[in-house]
Amino acid sequence: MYNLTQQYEQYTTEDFLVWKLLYEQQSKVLPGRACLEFLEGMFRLNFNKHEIPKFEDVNAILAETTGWKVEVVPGLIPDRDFFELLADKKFPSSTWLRKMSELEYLEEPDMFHDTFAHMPLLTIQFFVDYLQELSKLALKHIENPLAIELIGRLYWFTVEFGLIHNHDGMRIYGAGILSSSGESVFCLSKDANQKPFQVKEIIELHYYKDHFQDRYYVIQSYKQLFDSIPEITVWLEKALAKYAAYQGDVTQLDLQLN
Ligand code: HBI
Ligand code: FE
Repeated sequence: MYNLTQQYEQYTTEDFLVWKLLYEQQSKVLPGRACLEFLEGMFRLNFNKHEIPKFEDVNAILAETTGWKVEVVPGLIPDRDFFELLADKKFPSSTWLRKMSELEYLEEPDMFHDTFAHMPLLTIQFFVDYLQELSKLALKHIENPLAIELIGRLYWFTVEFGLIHNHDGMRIYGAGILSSSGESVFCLSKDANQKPFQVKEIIELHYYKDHFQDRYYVIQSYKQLFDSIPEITVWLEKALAKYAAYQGDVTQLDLQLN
C-alpha cells in the first residue's frame, strides 16, 4: 500500500536516546500496571532499552504467533487505508521517533507509541481477531462518517485506552495509556472513572483526544472483546438508522440509543 521500509541505518544517536529514555520511563511505571499479556509480548518481541526494534525481527516473531505483521506507514493515514491494513492482519506503524523536546506529549503517534505500546498486544489471538473483525465492519461502512466515528470510539476505548480485570487485578492493555507515563498511573488510581465494558455507552458518547480520559472501560478477558462483535454490529445498525439524517460534526455527537 505505501511500499515503505524501516531505514534502520538512518536512526540517529538522538533517536536511540529517545527510545532508551521512553523505554526506561515506561519500565518504571508499567510493572504491576500493564497486563501480563503485554509484558509477555514485550519479552517475546525481545524489546529492550538499548535497541530500536527492527521491524523485520518483529515480523518474524509475529509470524510464529498470530500471523500478523507490521506495515510501515508515514504517520496517521486515512481511515480506509488504516482499516484495510488491519482487516488484512497488518498493523500500521510509523518509523520516526519524537524529539527530545517532545518526550512528554506529541500530537501524532510516533514509533514509540506504535511499536512499544501496540505491538506486544499483536501476540494475543483474541485481541487481534477482535481488531480484524472491527476493521472489516468499518470497511463495510467506510463511506459513512458516522459509522467510522462510532467504530473509532470502540477502537479508542479498547485498543487505545482499554483496561482489563484479570486474576491479578485491574491492568492496562490500551496502547494510548501504555505509551504515556502519566496516564499509566492515573487510569488505575482512585481518581479515575473505571466502568465495566459496555458497547452501547461507548458508541453513544464522544471522547476527548487532548487530555486524560474521563472514563475507562474494563473487560474481563480478550475473548469478551472478540465475542462483543455481534453486539457491536447490532448497536451500530441502530445508531446508523436513528441518526441517518444527522448532518453535524459527528465527533461531538452524543447519541441516545435504546
Ligand atoms: N493511522 N497510522 C495510523 N494510526 C492510527 O492509530 C490511526 C490512523 N488513521 C486513523 C485512525 N487511527 C483513527 O481515526 C481510528 O479511529 C480509525
Ligand atoms: Fe495507537
